Amino acid sequence: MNTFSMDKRTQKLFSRDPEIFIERAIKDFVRLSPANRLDRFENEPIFEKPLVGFADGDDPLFREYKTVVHENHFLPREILELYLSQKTKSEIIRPESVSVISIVFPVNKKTIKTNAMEKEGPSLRWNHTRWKGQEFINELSNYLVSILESMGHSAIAPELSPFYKIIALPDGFVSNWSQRHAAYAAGLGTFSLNDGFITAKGMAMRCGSVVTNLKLKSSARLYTNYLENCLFYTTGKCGKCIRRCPGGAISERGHDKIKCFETVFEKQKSWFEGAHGSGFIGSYAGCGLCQTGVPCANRIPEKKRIRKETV
Ligand code: B12
Ligand code: SF4
Ligand code: SF4
Repeated sequence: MNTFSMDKRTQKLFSRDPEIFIERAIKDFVRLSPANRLDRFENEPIFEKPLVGFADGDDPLFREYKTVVHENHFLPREILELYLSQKTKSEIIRPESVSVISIVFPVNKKTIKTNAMEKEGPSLRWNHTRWKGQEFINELSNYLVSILESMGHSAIAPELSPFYKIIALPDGFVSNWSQRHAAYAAGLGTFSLNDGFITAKGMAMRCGSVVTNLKLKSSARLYTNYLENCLFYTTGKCGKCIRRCPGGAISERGHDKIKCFETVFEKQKSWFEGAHGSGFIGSYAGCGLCQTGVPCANRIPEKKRIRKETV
């Protein structure tokens, strides 16, 4: 595990501008870490330059997630307090402030292209990105926690904590810490017709987050609603992801999580049995066809402007 040691100069930089310091530390880690590499593909980077956003953990939006996601979805303050009271074995510890650091990891463009060519299941590069990429995100999250702790703050990566759970519901699954909802609060993008999260670097990405008691300036949310980056909702057109889905899980009504689940976990089993080449890793292939070969794959799709005729 990578840990962080802090000299006086670094400490000064951190105290002067923690947001810039944290963003730089994350970007350097993504650029330099050997874990961000596709060893099967000439050691090319798994992820490109990340996007980093900050949210106030006491933002009322997080309380809305108790309805929008699930009643057991943690408030950032709840999970941090739970962690602190278990760590110190005391009853209640109330941090003065709570912040959320959210990170978006855009998939390497070459990987996006290989997956865009697929019609039934993921490319080998996409599959390696799913699994090696998540290992890398876990490593980075632990590294970020170690930076914050070495500066005397408390921090927790919710998805790596013992409190994290995925809850099965009749119509799908929810977790008690949704990375995309954290990213939405931190101004990094919006949801879409297929549920995928569209950021300035597109939808072909994975994301992670850390909660801390360090006070950080919140990033601006430059959108007015939670679906604003999706063309289907803004123009009534597009729907390209509907045709991309090999499991019929996307329609004009949205994303059917059960059908998606069945496609990812059942239909695409043959990817492991060598039917589409050898070398697939992990416990499922990874799909993501709806995130590639679509106008929102690596950017916010542009709404076509009506050209004004010059008189
Ligand atoms: C459970 C889960 C699944 C389930 C269910 C997916 C789902 N939509 O919830 C299944 C197995 C089907 C699945 C499939 C996939 N997943 Co998945 N999954 C998760 C997991 C573990 C939890 C998701 C969760 O809790 N969702 C909560 C529910 C409520 O979210 P939702 O339904 O999408 O949200 C809707 C509502 O909130 C609604 N809404 C209504 N009112 C309001 C109001 C406001 C203010 C807001 C903000 C929203 C809102 O808008 C949203 C969209 O409709 C996360 C990891 C994590 N901890 O976050 C990864 C995650 C969501 N998965 C991811 C990926 C990549 C995939 C797959 C491509 C497979 C793969 N390669 O791993 C497919 C893609 C499916 C898709 N089109 O989204 C990525 C998402 C990346 C992205 N670009 O969006 C995540 C974040 C993992 C990661 N660390 O990056 N996944
Ligand atoms: S492909 Fe089109 S409809 Fe589907 S999520 Fe992207 S912008 Fe929205
Ligand atoms: S991940 Fe695959 S099965 Fe699920 S909605 Fe996207 S294209 Fe369909």
